Amino acid sequence: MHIKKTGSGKNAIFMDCGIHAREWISPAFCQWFVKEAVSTYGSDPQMTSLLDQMDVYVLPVINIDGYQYTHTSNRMWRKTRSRKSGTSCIGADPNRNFNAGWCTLGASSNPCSDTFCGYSPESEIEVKNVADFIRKNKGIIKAYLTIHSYSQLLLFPYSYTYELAADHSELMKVAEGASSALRSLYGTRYTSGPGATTIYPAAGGSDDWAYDLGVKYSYTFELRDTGRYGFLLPESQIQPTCEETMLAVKYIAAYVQKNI
Ligand code: 0X9
Ligand code: ZN
Ligand code: ZN
Repeated sequence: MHIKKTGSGKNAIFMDCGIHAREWISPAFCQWFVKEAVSTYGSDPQMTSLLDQMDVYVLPVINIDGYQYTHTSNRMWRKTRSRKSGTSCIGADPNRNFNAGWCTLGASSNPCSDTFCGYSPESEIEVKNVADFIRKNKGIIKAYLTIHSYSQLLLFPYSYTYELAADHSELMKVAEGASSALRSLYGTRYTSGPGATTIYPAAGGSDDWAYDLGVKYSYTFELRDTGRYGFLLPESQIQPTCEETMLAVKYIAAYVQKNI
């Protein structure tokens, strides 16, 4: 979805949800974001100023086949649903399939693993399409946000190496600002930091790939909770999670808007 005023060629923020099938709060957030954006434009000064100056691209569910599968067959499915002859195991982990240190670390070359990196970078059609879109629009895409769950983390590059990103201090400062904006609503605590040391080293992720392509403000959100319900976040937490996450996303967006 392309949220924009009239005219074109404006700088943009790209956000995707639902890269992992079972992380249901993620697509819920993208849907919430679009609703908030269109319904508060013109009344909320921050949203109005953002959309006056920037476009937002929202991909509500990247891994649509996997998401459907979690509704029909296996609630805990993570990967895509691609098939290949020679194995009965299905799918690859789309967040191990991007071309960023592909399959070198924290990923598996076993097609039956939940973190299977795929047969080659961008072998998954969902990954190929997103990567093509971002490559084609890299001149205007200034921020890349990808929404996962769970753990309450705000991660940024790198995850495929322990080396710090060239923009480490700025990325950390913005992440901490976004986390405190989020916490201000219901007191939900987030930890910020580079993926490799904050969650675990894992190559082939979309955040590292977008960053190395030149999209400086590249963040992975791990939404609620910290494990009590995990992927099975109760319905009663959907709205509060979306409300608090909006504050973090708007914080990052406002920062990007001011600093491009
Ligand atoms: O492992 C992942 O892909 C993400 N965690 S999740 O529990 N949602 O699966 C973390 C991704 C962090 N970034 C990279 N590894 N590039
Ligand atoms: Zn459009
Ligand atoms: Zn995930």
